[in-house]
Amino acid sequence: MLTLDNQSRLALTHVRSALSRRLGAAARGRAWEAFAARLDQHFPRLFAELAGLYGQRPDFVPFLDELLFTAWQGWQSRPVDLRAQDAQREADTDWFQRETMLGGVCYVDLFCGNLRGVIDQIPYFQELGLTYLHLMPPFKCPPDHNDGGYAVSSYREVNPALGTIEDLRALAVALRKAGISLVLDFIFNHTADDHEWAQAAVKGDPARRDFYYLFDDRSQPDAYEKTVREIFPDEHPGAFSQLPDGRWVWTTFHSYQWDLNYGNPAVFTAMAGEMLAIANLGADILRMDAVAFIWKRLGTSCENLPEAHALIRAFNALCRIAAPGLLFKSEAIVHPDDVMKYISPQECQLSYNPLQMALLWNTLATREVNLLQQALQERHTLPAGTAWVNYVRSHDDIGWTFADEDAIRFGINGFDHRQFLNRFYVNRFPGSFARGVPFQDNPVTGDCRISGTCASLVGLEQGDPLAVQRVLLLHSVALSTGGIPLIYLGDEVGTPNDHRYLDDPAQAGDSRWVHRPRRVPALYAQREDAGTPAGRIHQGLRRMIEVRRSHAAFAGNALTGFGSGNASVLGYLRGLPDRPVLVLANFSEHPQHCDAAVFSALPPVLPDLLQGAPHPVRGGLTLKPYEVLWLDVA
Ligand code: OTU
Repeated sequence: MLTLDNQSRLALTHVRSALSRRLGAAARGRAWEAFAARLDQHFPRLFAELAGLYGQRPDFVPFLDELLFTAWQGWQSRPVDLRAQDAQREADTDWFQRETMLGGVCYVDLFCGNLRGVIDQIPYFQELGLTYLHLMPPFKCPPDHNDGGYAVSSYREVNPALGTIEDLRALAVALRKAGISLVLDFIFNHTADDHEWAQAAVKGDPARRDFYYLFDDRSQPDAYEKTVREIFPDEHPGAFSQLPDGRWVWTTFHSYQWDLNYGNPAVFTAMAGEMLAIANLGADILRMDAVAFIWKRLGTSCENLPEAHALIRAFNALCRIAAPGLLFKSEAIVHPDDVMKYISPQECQLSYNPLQMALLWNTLATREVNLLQQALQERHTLPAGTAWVNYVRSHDDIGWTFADEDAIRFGINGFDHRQFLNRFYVNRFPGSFARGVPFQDNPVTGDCRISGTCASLVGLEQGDPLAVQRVLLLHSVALSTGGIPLIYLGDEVGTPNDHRYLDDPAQAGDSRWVHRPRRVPALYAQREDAGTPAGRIHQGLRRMIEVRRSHAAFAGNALTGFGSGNASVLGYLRGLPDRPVLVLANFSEHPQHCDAAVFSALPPVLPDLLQGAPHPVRGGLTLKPYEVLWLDVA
């Protein structure tokens, strides 16, 4: 038996010479040399992952040949400016860890009209301080039922309602000039049912049929459904949908989103080609959609399987060869232990932090920081070379993804507590200020998630005078705990829920549309006016963003918990030990006192970076309702 190393060396020799033969004269010159050097460096990693997935197949070597040809095509067609940026990024691997990094996310049509309109918004993005812009998927998709772009009909074409592929390329260039990185989705778990692969599969093309999980009868679907959970039970029960011809197809999400079969190596190669095409449009970061679901095995939950990680690491290794500046952001909205497993320089360098997001909302409801403080102290540390993307709201629902085993340490029963949170956020709990809408309410399992904009969930919609402070409080944590804070655009001016989705039959069944409102120009017009909620939110956020970007303590991810001694006051230290910032945040609507003893090791007076006021702490410190302090421990 050859060792993996030896196999890998032999395979590399073979692949390299097969590729040179295939390319002929093209396998010369600077572009080729750069490619070949990176191939030599990263092939062992790529090989190890793929050998684990497909190594037993007789067609493994031809598969590698085809894959590396695809990689070469990607590199060869990579624009010169992106190659230059690759070199910069390879020399400056910390670029996304800076205190200046700030993300925004929006729908092209809802926020800007179309792709050209995004260019028009660049001055606003700069005013806000964005260095990262995630555009919700702008690719070609079915006209009505498209899951907000998450059902892709072609990865090579743009939704005509938004513009052309050239517009997208021009936008990427304009953003880069403005110092804003472009984030695009790589929706690689599924395609739309009208994608040409899916269409060919239905018509019986044997090569394409194996791109999906198609079954003639219910025997396999029934076997799988014994162990998989339902993701969008409102839309269809279980994980499969029936075709008009009677067959069944795997559809984790909507029935028009067909899961790709990565058991078939041709799917990996095809999707690698699509991935590199998206990278070459000028994306700096790919948001890896629905990572948890990309590998299935009978008898398991078909979520977070080891093979899913191997697949992503293989895509990652391929990028090091063909688009080396590109980063991956993991979108795993799962148990916190599982979220963590996607994060490493070899897998996803970035990850959403769904635990922090969910616990921000939890803390706002309970006024007790216990779970959030615990998460910061025990689940915040990341491997070197990786970062969290911290956020308050997104285009998706809020799912209560905290670990039951964490909660029980405070005597909190996970199931019961989620029931409480759902009632609280849909305003079915006494004293609730929230105006959320249930999402995928499942009476069978008791599961439910929450839709609603930040403003509507914090009480702005019902005119609660404390709502603005709640918006600022939540964002202050996302802005100060490290990594890349991400603003769901619209929230920075307090955009309320928009119930008009109920009038559109294609959207009415999906309450997430309630928090995907159109840009409201009137609110943006008020953003300098401190007499309005929009203005107070905007100015408060701008202040935090400014302070953050001028203080090195906010770079990176290092965080130490700080016991405030008060159940409603969150506390943590950011930055290096010689000059940290102490963050204190009061999650209750009442003044909260922290005792003198808590501050005994600190200087007697601490200046607050946000308000500029000095705070004497020798006698303890009282925070006002929902007050946030960023104290300079110089
Ligand atoms: C993602 O979310 C996207 O963010 C959604 O907008 C899409 O509808 C979906 O994929 C399909 O493309 O279930 O409620 O555990 O929770 O991937 C959102 C991860 C989702 C899933 C997540 C999915």
